[in-house]
Amino acid sequence: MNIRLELEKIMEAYNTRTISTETWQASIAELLKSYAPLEIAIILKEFYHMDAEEIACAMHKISGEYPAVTVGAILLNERIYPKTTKEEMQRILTKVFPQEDISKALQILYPAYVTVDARIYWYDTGVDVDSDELLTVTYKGGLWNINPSQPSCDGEGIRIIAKPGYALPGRNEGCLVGKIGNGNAEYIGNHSTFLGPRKGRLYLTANDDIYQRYGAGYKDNYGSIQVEIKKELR
Ligand SMILES: [Ca+2]
Repeated sequence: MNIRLELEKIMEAYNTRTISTETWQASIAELLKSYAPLEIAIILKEFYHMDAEEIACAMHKISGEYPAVTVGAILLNERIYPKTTKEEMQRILTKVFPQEDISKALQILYPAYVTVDARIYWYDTGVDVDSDELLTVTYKGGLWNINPSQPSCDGEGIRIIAKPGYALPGRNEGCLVGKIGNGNAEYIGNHSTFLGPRKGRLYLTANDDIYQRYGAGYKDNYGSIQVEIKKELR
C-alpha cells in the first residue's frame, strides 16, 4: 500500500478516536520499519501541513529513539524546513529533548565560524569535540601575517619551514595549526579533518615562534583568518 494511504488511515483512525494513542504510535512505528524517517517527515509536512515544531514532536512520538541530531537533520533537509535558524532549532528541539542532547546536536547541525587573530597563541574556539565526533576545519577567508618582512598568507602559511620552537616545527611558518585539549599541535592548513577519536576543546593558532627565539614571536603579527569548524558523528 502507498505510504500516504497507510498514514492517512492511521491518522484518521486516531483523529476519530477509534484507536488509542498507544495503538496509533505502534502503527506508525510499524510503518517506520519499511520507510525512512525522512519520508515520514515529508508526508507530515506535505500531507498534514505540519510546521517544523509539529514534525519534531510527531517524530519523537513516533520513535523516542531518534536522537536530537537526527530529528534536526531531517528538519534541515531541503524538502522539509532547510531555512530553520539555529535559534529556531534550539526552541523546537527543547520541546522534546534534554538540554545536553540539544547543545551537541546544534553544534553538529550548524558549523561554527570563528576569526583567528594572528597575534593569539592558541585561540580558544569555544568548540568542544567528543570522541564520537569528527571535526573538520576549513579556511574561509582573510589573511594574516606572522613576519612583517614576508607577505601575508592564508592558512597554508608562507614557503619557509618553521624551526624548532615554533608552534609546529617542520611545517610552513604562518600555517594554521590546531590542537584538541592538551594534545599535540597538528597541521591544519586550509582544510583538515582531525582523525582518530578526540575529546576536548579545539584551539587554533598561526605557526609562529613561541619563545621569541628568532624575533618578536607573536607580538609583531597582524591580520586574521576566518575558518569554519564543522562536526559530524563518526
Ligand atoms: Ca611573528
